[in-house]
Amino acid sequence: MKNKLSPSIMCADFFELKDTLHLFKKAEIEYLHIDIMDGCFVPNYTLGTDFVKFLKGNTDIPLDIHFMIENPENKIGWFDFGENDYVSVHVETTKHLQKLLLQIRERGAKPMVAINPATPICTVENVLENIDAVLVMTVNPGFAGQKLVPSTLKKITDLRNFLDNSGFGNIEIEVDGNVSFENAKIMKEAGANIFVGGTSSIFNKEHSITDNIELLRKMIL
Ligand code: S6P
Ligand code: MG
Repeated sequence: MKNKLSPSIMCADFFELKDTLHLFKKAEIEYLHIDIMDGCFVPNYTLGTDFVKFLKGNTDIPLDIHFMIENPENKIGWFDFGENDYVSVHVETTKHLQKLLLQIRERGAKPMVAINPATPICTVENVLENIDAVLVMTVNPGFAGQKLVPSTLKKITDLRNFLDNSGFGNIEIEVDGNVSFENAKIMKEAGANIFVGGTSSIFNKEHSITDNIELLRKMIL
């Protein structure tokens, strides 16, 4: 399974976004991770409908939209996404998960289920046919710059084994939260293959974004 990077755009310097997008294109970045928060499911607000529209109009890098909102079935229609984009919804936010995943697939996008650190992997068991990936939150969602929840590492291993043993070895695992260079290596060994890079890697201010991408790629080889 190919290892892929998805920089968390809420961590970008918005004054430099045009240059950053160029740089991502040159570095063959696979996805742009877009965090959508509603101040209810998580205690924060971040990016929204107009920002997603702006990105769709200014780059052809596929989006990886991470909805952290209550009742996403009432709101995903407001957002511009389609073919080649990944769209994740949290199992904790909807009563009609399977139906919602079908709706995402009908729009041509790749549906993904996201689970919080405390949410067990059995919650995805009955929607395996409806998803392309599982997003394992390795911090509690809401903010960048948090510390890894250590128990999520075993969860990645357990999930990889569970997917492989259930005949769904094609389902990818994305990790989001404190994906530092060191943690990325461990997460990769545990079975993850899509890495959200935020303040602890791609947007780490100690080095340039290009150097950070190069190092992160090396860590997940
Ligand atoms: C958090 C959000 C994430 C963060 C990312 C930041 O709720 O879903 O996508 O933006 O985790 O990365 P870091 O390296 O600062 O943890
Ligand atoms: Mg996210």
